[in-house]
Amino acid sequence: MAWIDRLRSGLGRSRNGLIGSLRSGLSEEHDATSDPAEMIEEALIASDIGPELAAAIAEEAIASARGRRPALEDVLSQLRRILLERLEGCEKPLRLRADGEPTVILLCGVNGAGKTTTLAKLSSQLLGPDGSPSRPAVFAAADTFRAAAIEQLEVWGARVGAELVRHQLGADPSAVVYDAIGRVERTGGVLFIDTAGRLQTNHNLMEELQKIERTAEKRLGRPVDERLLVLDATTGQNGLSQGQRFHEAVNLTGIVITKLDGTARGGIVVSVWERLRVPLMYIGVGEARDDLRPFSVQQFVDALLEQPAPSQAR
Ligand SMILES: Nc1nc2c(ncn2[C@@H]2O[C@H](COP(=O)(O)OP(=O)(O)OP(=O)(O)O)[C@@H](O)[C@H]2O)c(=O)[nH]1
Ligand SMILES: [Mg+2]
Repeated sequence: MAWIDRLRSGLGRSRNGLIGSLRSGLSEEHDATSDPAEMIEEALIASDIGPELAAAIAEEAIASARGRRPALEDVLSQLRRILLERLEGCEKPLRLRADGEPTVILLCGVNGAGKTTTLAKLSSQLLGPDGSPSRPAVFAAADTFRAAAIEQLEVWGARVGAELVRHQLGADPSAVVYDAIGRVERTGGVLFIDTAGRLQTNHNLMEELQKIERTAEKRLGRPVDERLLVLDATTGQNGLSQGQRFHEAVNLTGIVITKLDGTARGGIVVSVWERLRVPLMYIGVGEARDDLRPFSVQQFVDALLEQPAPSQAR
């Protein structure tokens, strides 16, 4: 399936939820005294665009209707314009270094967000047939908490042809990263650092993440190239506090939003950008390798708000 179709299908629940509530809220049968701006606001909140932002967007969407009950098509086209504007500037491509130095990519996030699978998908896309196969990939198994985590990375490494740097279970993750940088420096390849899931409220684990980053920075003599937060879209508004805390800890360079296929709350994408202003680099809409792609505002807004053609409406 082409990416556009995967994205459309992955955002299906969000699109149907949002357009469905707008359609019923704005329909003729609906109580004529109800306020269309409020309807729109509620529909946006239900899709996880936070309350304040939803109110502002709803007001703006209704402005040109001047008191009349607007048609669904008009509201959708206003929302399309507003979301395109609001998300402007959030795209940022992931670039591999071109100066012969290794590119180092650190992935962090809460438990189960999709860090390890995102790492595997990214490495196979960046270095696979359509990437630059001449660059060797190294995986650092810096999640030393669980044997299964190291094994999972080992399996992925074998599958995508990456070398695995691992220590024993329970070892200091910073030491794994130190060694892995030594390994990748000899080849000028790309290092992907897989870290353990950690709650943003766990002080010790957040300090451990900072230590990993500091160690890498010292060893490299420069900051880690990409410090990516992997955010599970189904966690809703808690994602904002995750984003804030991880950003404070390691000064994120980008965000990957996963599992948009598992939620009707795709508006979280807009909330995350409005609140954090950290580039939205990738989105994930499924478990397959090709279900992760660089984030495109235009594609996202089209897939979220596009109505099915009348013949497919039912
Ligand atoms: N539906 C769906 N599932 C996803 C997506 N991204 C990841 N997953 C699934 O989420 C589950 C957890 O993924 P992992 O990559 O192991 O998550 P993790 O963050 O490394 O987890 P921990 O290391 O335990 O913290 C796996 O079953 C993935 O296949 C996505 O975009 N959509
Ligand atoms: Mg993992």
